[in-house]
Amino acid sequence: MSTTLTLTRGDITEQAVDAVVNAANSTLLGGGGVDGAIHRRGGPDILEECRALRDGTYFRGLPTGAAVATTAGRLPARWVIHTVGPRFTHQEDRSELLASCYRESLRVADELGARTVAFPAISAGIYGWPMEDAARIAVETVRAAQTSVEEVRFILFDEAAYEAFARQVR
Ligand code: AR6
Repeated sequence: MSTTLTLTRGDITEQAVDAVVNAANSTLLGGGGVDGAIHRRGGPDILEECRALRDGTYFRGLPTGAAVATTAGRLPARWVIHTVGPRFTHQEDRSELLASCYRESLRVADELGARTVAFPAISAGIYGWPMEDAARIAVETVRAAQTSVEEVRFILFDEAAYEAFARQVR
């Protein structure tokens, strides 16, 4: 079955979907950007599950390109899927790690039985990835993914991000 890609201008914490993806960091203990917004709006239950993951399986931290799910707390979603994007650098091509964030998040979504998944533009904020390239990798990877997710909704925070994704989806 094919996955529908949609683009929405807005805030990922307001999306009524099965799963929202968090552009987290390997500590899983919160940060700025999307991560800060999700923990603020979702409440303490998310952080509590993140801490438990850090005390167990991910005592070394969640690796870049990997994904793991927790409750969505008070968000209008069922789960948060935390993934760690690569920081952008001119020294090394880390595109494969960014693609892995999308693939692994969809794999976790399939395990959960999630049918609708909202993604932010992973790595394209604090981690410095050029938006045009981040959008290309996001759209190409989701299009190529083998997944039972029916709708992937990219949530773009500003007009420039929306336009970059729109150029890829056209
Ligand atoms: N909804 C949707 N998109 C948003 C929101 C929101 N509420 N807030 C920001 N964006 P970023 P990264 C956009 O920085 O680059 C954190 O500290 C933002 O404009 O959230 O992967 C983590 O803990 C940008 O286009 O994630 C890590 O340390 C995109 O979401 C680090 O930042 C991603 O920006 C991860 O950096």
